[in-house]
Amino acid sequence: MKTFIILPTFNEAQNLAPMIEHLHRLAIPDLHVLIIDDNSQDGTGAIADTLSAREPQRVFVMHRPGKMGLGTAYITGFQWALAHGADCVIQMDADFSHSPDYLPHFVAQMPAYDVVVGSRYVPGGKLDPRWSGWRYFLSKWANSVWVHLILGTQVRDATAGFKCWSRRALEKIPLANVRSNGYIFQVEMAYLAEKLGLQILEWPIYFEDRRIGKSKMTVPVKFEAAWRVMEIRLRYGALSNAARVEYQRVSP
Ligand SMILES: Nc1nc2c(ncn2[C@@H]2O[C@H](COP(=O)(O)OP(=O)(O)OP(=O)(O)O)[C@@H](O)[C@H]2O)c(=O)[nH]1
Ligand SMILES: [Mg+2]
Repeated sequence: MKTFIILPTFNEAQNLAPMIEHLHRLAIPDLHVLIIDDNSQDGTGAIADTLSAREPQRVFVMHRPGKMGLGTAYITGFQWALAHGADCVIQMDADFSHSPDYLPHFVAQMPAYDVVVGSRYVPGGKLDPRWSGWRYFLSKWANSVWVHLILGTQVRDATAGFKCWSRRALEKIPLANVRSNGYIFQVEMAYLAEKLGLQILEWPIYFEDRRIGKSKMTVPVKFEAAWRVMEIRLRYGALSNAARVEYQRVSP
């Protein structure tokens, strides 16, 4: 099974090499990584090129001219991976909030499920205890109230950015029509996965705050998230909801 990890980076100079090293240690055969760097100011792009030159068959780099957002990075990456024969495509952050150690578990679920979601909000999932009460409240409220009420989603972690997609799932989703770009992109994809009747498994994860580097979460991204939930509802309202969402009951 040919597996691609799509790794968008913006100013991750200190995280990128340790991340690639960690990914290579995983027991996942036929694993490839596509780094999508948005002209980072801290030299991440050059580090990506060095890593790729070392292993040109396993590490690929796409350079974009400027910060174009996570959503367009993933859509471009998914399309590229499908064109390069991927059977399975993983999306994750490069800042170690998404531990690579979950990936062999995700990939192992692939024939049975279309999507595995690394979830903070199913039993066994856990947030970094350093999260402030306010940040926890906002995230939980966005997932359990705002998104759930407006979109009627069943996934408990609708804003999760750690996912493993089967080729079949990505072929079913009209990728070219996905418009969200900030982290609401995750919600739009989760919503489409449900509406298109994909088999979804939420896998409990421990989400650790980034140890090095700065968050790219901005106030405009938060506003985009808030209003786009309604826009998604209006745009895709006609799709029927046929999803089966399960969650992994025993914490691995
Ligand atoms: N290529 C690209 N990568 C991005 C962009 N914005 C964020 N990233 C990357 O996407 C991942 C998630 O970004 P973070 O800054 O960690 O945002 P976050 O995880 O939502 O926020 P924190 O929890 O505060 O870290 C990281 O690997 C970033 O380097 C972008 O516009 N383009
Ligand atoms: Mg992060």
